[in-house]
Amino acid sequence: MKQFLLATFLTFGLQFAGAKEDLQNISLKVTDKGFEPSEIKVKPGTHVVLKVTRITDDTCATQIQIKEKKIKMKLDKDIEATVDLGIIKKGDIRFACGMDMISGHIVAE
Ligand SMILES: [Cu+2]
Repeated sequence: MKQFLLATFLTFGLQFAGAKEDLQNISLKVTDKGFEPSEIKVKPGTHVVLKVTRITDDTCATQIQIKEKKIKMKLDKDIEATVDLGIIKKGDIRFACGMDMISGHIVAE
């Protein structure tokens, strides 16, 4: 019983510590080459916020969508859009233009 209680406290304590999350703002640009950078590496458990600026009209990426997170946002030219992805679990998250052609991904490993 004592051990059970200790384990419970430990779990609680860890979750509490986890509330102090790692927040990472990542700048992304949409250029005539697509998303730059197109590959982003983060540590699993990181709270990722993308700051996306489209700097060209010569692109079809006037929107960004992240299907996995059910996010779709308009990208106005030269205006930074904030895309909050929340906590990223281990794995790969794809982001793409509104038509799912131009894309990039976030790798958490
Ligand atoms: Cu497109």
